[in-house]
Parts: sequence; structure tokens; C-alpha cells
Amino acid sequence: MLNNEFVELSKKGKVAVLTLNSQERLNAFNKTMRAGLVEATKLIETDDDIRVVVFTGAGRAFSAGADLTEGTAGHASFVEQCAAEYKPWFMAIHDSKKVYIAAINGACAGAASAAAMNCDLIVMADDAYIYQAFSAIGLMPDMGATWLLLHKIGYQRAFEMAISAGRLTAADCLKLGIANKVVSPDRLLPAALEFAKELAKGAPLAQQATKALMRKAMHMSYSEVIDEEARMQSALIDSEDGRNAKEAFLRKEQPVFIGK
Ligand code: T3D
Repeated sequence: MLNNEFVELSKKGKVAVLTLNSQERLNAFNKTMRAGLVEATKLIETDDDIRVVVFTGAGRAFSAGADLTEGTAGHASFVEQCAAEYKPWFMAIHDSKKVYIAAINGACAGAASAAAMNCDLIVMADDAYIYQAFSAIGLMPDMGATWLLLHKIGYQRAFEMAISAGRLTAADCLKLGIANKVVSPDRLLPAALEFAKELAKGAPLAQQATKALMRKAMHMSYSEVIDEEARMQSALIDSEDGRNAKEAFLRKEQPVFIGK
């Protein structure tokens, strides 16, 4: 399915597992890995069988962010590098019809914190942490970490985290609404997979519509959102799944969703 030295993509039923694997450097994003992530997110999007993706890191960390041994890796500037090697897979996850669950073990630092927070859901091991490593090496948050932190925890907390290389423990993340679940480290992958399998049984069109609107609703007015919901809801009500699920409810049966 994917041939990359540092990124693994496997699939079982409707659930895919995307794993970073460069353990000597705590799965830091190197050039080959970044290319693998661009390719993997494209493969995932075009595979109609896949409904939910669990995104995780092998070994003792999710990822330590950009591989600091590489610099701009052949690009004239970071602007170029970002556009070619990072932004495509960050936006692919943002715009995806699939549900992405980040399963975070150990460190989740720098650009990796943005990658995880850009997922739709987050499950964390109780010893995992989100680390705004940027300012410790004289940088500012990137890959949308500024935007993500701001929306998730508000200006004051986000600003403090960014300028003081702050860390959020898994317990902090749960309290702040960044993590959906926190489990023991040995339960991380099983718990994320159970979550994924459960979600994969849900209504695909409704999940896709909800993600698409929630990802843009923050930039819309209340009135615009009501109109957009009504437009999208109309299509869901008229879909085969919408009609069948309503009939199943009235017959006191469980609906089976087909995504049409
Ligand atoms: O320049 C650009 O590319 C711009 C792009 C910026 C985007 C960013 O993501 S900036 C932020 C980059 N990430 C960091 O600054 C985090 C650096 N890492 C750490 O601070 C620590 O490693 C952790 C707090 C994440 C974990 O600490 P610990 O004590 O558990 O592990 P360690 O011993 O520091 O790391 C283990 C090994 O991984 C070590 O190598 P060694 O000594 O065993 O040979 C370490 O050097 C290596 N490693 C860790 N992070 C990175 C890394 N190697 C390359 N790049 C890394 N980001």
C-alpha cells in the first residue's frame, strides 16, 4: 500500500493505522517521512473502504517534531519547505472525509503537536505530553500550532505555552478538552482502535458533513451556520442512509449505514 522507510500504513476493515517509525530520533519528521505522510494521506483519501484513521508513533514517542538535523532539507527557505513537505498533509487531514484519531504516546513536540491537534480526536497515554518546543530553540509555533492552540485553550494560555516552551500533560489535555480519552500506555493502541471501530459503524455522510462544517464554522456567523446546517441536513435527510435509519428507528431496529 505504502512503501516508505519511516511511515507505515495498514488497514483492517474500515480502520487504517498510520504509524511514524524513526525511533532513534523519537519519530522526528525527516524528509523521507514527510514525503511518506503526503503520499499516505492521499492513499487514505482515495480508499473508499477506510472510514477512520488512527495516527500514532512507534516506540516511546508520538513524534519530536521537525528533525533538527536536516534544516530546510534542500529548499531555499522554510516557506518553500512548508508548502512542499508539510502543508499538503496537514491540509489533507484537515479537509479529509475520514475521521483522524491521534493516539499519542510519550512526547508530542513542536510540529508534531500541531499534527496531533489537527486530528479530529485525540487519545493519549497517561504519560504522554504535548510540548510547545519551538521557543526553546528560538522559534515560534508553526504548522498551524498558533491557530490550533488559540482555538483550543484561548489567547492567554496559548501565548504562555508558545513563549515559554510549555508542556501539557495528558491530564491537562483531558481537562482542557484537547484529549478525548486518556488511558494507560499499554491500552493506548487498543483503546484508539476500539474508538475507531465504533466510529466506523456510524453514519458516514453525517460524520463527513459534521467535520466539514465544524472545521469552518468558527469563521462563520451564527446565522450563516444555521443556513449551512439546513442545506447540508437537507441532503442527509434525503440520503438513502437518512431514510433507512429513520425507518429502522421506527421498526426499533439498528440502522446499517452504507454511505449513500
Ligand atoms: O528547523 C526546522 O526544521 C524548522 C521547523 C520547525 C518545526 C518544529 O517542529 S520545531 C521543534 C522541533 N522539536 C524540538 O525542538 C524537540 C526536540 N526534542 C526534545 O526536546 C526532546 O527530545 C524531547 C523533550 C522531545 C524528548 O526528550 P527525551 O529526554 O525523552 O529524549 P532525548 O534523549 O532528548 O531524545 C532521544 C534522541 O532523539 C536523542 O538522540 P541521541 O542522543 O539518542 O542520539 C535526540 O537528539 C533525538 N531527537 C529528539 N528530538 C529530535 C531528535 N533528533 C532530531 N530532531 C529532533 N526534533
